[in-house]
Amino acid sequence: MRIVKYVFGLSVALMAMSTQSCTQARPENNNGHNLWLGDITAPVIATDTELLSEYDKELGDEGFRIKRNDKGVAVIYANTKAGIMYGTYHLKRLGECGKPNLDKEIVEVPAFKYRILNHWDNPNLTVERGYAGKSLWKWEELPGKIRPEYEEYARANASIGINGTVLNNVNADPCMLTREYLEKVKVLADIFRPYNLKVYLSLNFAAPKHLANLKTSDPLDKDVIKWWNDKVAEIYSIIPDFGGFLVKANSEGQSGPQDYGRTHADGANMIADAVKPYGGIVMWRAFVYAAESPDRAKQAVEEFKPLDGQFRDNVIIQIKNGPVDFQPREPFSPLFGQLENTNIMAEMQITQEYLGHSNHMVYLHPMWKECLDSDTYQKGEGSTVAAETLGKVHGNTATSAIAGVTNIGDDINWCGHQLAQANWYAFGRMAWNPDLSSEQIIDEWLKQTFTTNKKFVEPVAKMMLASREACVKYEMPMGLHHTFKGPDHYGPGPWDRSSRPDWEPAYYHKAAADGVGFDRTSKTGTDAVSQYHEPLKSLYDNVETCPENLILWFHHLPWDYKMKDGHTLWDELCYTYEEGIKEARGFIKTWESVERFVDQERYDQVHAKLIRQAKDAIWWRDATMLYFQQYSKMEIPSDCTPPQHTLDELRRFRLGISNYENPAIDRLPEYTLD
Ligand code: GCW
Repeated sequence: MRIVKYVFGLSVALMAMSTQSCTQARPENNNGHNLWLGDITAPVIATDTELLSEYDKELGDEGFRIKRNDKGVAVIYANTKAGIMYGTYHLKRLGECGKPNLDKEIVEVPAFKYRILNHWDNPNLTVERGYAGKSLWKWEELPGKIRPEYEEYARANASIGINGTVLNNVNADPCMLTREYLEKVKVLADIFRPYNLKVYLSLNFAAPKHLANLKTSDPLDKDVIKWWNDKVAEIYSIIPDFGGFLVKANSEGQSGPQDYGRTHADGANMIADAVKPYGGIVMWRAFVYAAESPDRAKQAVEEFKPLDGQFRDNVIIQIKNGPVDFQPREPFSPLFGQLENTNIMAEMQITQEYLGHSNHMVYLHPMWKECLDSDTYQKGEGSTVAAETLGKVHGNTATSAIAGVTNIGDDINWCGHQLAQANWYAFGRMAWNPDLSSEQIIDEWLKQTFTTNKKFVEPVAKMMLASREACVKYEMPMGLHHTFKGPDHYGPGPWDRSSRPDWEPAYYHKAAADGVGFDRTSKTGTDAVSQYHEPLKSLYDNVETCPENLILWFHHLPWDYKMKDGHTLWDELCYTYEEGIKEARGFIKTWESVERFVDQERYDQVHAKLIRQAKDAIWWRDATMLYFQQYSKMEIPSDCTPPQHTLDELRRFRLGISNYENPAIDRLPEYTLD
């Protein structure tokens, strides 16, 4: 095995050289496989480290301290090997991002205890909502054949502090718990262990029925309980440091305790009791909703609030950032502020299910941070989602956790889009330190992944920082949500029909002659606003104070409603889409302006995708506004980009497209960017 010794100072010099060479010749082609690591095939070992003889409480099991010893040498101190490893990567990062000041002691301790990736990977190698090729885990080859990517993956995660990974889809195939698969999982767990990366599995709640032919999977049935206890014992005999389970129950057709008249707490606690003796945890998802409900956004609170206090202390309720489903902008899920005696964690989506898949450049950290920084006001000001999930509001810090649904596949560049690697990176850095700014994270990532040259870093950082808001503008301006084409969620389909009303865009946009938007107000709507604490409840409830970037999330407004800038709602929608289109076009120009700093291979790939993104932005606007026009009977302002297709063309167009994994790109509508 090749090892890169990390001597601080040397790498700074190397960086400077590579920056210089950029000004002279174009960098060599790069397929992006090395991510932000320079060389992903080699572990990085620091030369000056010291394991502490006495446990340093401030550092805990994963933190580290970097300070100069009496000879002036910067030394990494930690209680554990994991701490030393994280310190080494930290020092490497500091070296590569600029000249760090090591005269002041550095102390770093991760904020969240569990920093976990969720793979939605299936045993047949497809990845639900994955846009970077097939699954990284080649189950049919395991346990015999080991691919180098397994260790590279672990190394990449270690470098950003991720310490857990759920290997399989929450829509879980029961086969993952068979002995045959557990032997395969063991191989991965063994490879990941030196990188402090624990393995977890999603379980299928009906596994006792499927795998053992039991008549029931009722969580209170003694045979079922025994089956789980035995299964868990088997797992730990194979993988002694197995992390635990992630569970999607009674959601979108998945089995769960409610199939047997039991509650989510009954189900979660049965599994929690089984893993408890081994130190395992259960991440139980709050993503539940029934087709009959008038407002999907309210259901997580309705379901879980009554169960507050009933879950074991090794259960964590895993809550999506927003109350509906990973839209480009949602208000934070009110459930974050509604439980007092239950562990909770946030689930962010790194893969861009609703944000243009791996075709669109969207830097997601600003979106996640918006959620973490949101104040729930549960215990007065400062009860932010970050504080809630860190356990600081109710004093349950022992199980703080955060999860990200990955964007990783077997694509050579891991994420499908070269710039989408930034989202994997950002998730890890955020889980380590939620206070880091989007600016700092993107600056670090660009410097390590491309070059430290300011002429590249500054414009590209600016472009990436603007990208999430641009995506909101061209996909869901002003809180308009779920207008996505199903089932691939790539592109607009405001007219789409489905087998369930709550899977149809019209359920959310409610466009009609009288206006558009979902009325969630207390007087005339579903009263979802009441799931928020004051002052938010009133703020959202009152159309005058509701932030305009969420106004159609909470209000149904007439087409000629006067916005704060004097435009009618209709015009404002048109102009917001237009801004999104303009910004997406601007990204192409920005990228072209930095061409000389980027190798041809990555340059061309990103360039082609930015063009697709800008065309898609027009497609989005065309489809949505032409569809709405049937109701508003208003004109698209003449200073907006003219539509390139008629509504009929676009409606016909959706036929035949797509599955869950990939849209049929070759069948997207033709658009031109003059
Ligand atoms: O966002 C929706 C997706 C499903 C996904 C589900 C979930 C894994 O469309 O593909 O299933 O959420 O989060 O469980």
